[in-house]
Amino acid sequence: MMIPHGVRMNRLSTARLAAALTLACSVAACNPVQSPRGPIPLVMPPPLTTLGAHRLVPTPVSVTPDDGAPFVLTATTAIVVPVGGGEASRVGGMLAALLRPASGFVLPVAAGDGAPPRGAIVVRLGGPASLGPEGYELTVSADSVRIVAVEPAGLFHGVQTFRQLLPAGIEGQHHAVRMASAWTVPPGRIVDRPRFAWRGAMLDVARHFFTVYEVKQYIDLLAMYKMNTLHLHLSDDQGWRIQIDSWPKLTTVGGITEVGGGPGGFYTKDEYAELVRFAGQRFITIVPEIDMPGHTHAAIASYPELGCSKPTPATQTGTAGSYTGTEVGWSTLCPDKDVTYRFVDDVVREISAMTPGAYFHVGGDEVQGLTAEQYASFVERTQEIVYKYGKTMVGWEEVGKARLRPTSIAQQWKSDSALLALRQGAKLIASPAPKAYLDMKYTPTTELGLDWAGLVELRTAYDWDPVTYLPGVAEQSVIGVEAPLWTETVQNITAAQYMTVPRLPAIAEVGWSPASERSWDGFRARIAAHAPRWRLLGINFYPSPQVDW
Ligand code: TNX
Repeated sequence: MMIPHGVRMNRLSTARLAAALTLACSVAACNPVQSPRGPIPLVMPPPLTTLGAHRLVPTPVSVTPDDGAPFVLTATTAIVVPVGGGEASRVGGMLAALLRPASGFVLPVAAGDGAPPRGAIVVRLGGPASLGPEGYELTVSADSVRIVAVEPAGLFHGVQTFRQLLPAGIEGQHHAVRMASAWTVPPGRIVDRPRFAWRGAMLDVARHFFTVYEVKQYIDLLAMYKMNTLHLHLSDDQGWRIQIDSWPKLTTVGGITEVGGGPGGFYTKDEYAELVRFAGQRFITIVPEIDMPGHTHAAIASYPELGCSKPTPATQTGTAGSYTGTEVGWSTLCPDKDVTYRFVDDVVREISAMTPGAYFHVGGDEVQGLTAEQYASFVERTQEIVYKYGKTMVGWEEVGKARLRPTSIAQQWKSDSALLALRQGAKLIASPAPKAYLDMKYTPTTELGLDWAGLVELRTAYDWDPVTYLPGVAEQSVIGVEAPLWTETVQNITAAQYMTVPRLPAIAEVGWSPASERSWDGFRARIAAHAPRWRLLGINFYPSPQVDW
């Protein structure tokens, strides 16, 4: 599906933006207990009696229920990890930490390679190679739980499945309030692995800044749904969010603004390292984006010699050259100046050095101020810089208009130049705006969000396939899916959660589960059981009327 040209341009008038911002923390979007239809009671679903009735999201590849008694988590359950188990032991420790608040059990994590004691939860590397780098097997009997995977990431995903099989009360953060009569899991076996390698979300921390603490909450949400990539949109016209030692004014000048005139902010290198570490512990790769050559006003306001922009739009309301409106496409780095490439080189070098992940996202979207040749030449020179610093280039699909290396990746969003990239051998990340954009309104009355790509109710976000969405795309050409949250109207993590949940779990299932196992009716029934978990975790959400919560 293509978005007709022009539909997206009129995406946000200033008046509507102002209205959206004043409403940004009214009832529905910022109060987890209220919904547009009134308060939703916290009803705990009954514990599972058979694995066949699981409410797992994403739904697994195969689930085989057994008859017999359930596994019961007790104060004497041991978590058994391999001797000298490194990452496997760490995952065992995370499981113990996850179970502790609600159960009150301080479960020991014991190293042992022999037969585990009765009643243990065994977390161990092994299993068939067919599980791949992120798959796992989970076997539950009255006697034990075994989580086996080829790689630690698979163990982590297996832990998330085990967590979702326990009564919802396991998400409670206070032992004093007991939320289940017993911590049981029905017997059986789950074999599971993801369909796509790239399952991500993007958070725009440029239009509105999000603190390290807020981003960590977002990361925890991704981890719960087996997503493995967090793309951080670190720069745009309204703000520059990452410390660059060789160009300090990027943050001292470019970092202190945001949409609507708020104070902005930025991550120091230590803070960025902390986000990378926190995500890495959850097997989530951070993909940094510096959007270039357009969407660069914050950089140009900091260093005017970089700029060749059209005049700042009339919606500017900031001071000292800052831009706090939401027009797009007008700013650009000067493609013909040496200083531009010194800047790009320094920025890519410093960010690559603090990013262990393989990818660097160069943006490349919505450039109106350059000729086609200038644009292509900018992307090609920047691509060489990205590879020089050892990273794989990712760009919004417009980069398909330049000559791409075959390993470069294009992120499809409006679907009009993705095929140009594909024809050059590039792989695609599927983020079609009418399906995957978390900043689109759910309904005409959603207070926050935009609607240029259409309304995206839950079913719309769920009911699509990343391969068949664009005609002419082969399964091997799609590396995965990503759900972007642009934050022109989204000011804080509570509002971000409202736009993200439940659509992000829907996209997570699109990315993880085999097409043959997916159905809207199935998802609709399973996701309902997640609301009490979100409530206990303090995660705000949109109670879509398409679901019987
Ligand atoms: C388009 S998607 C943009 C962003 C906006 C977004 C709002 C893309 C590559 N560019 O600059 O924030 O629409 O939905």
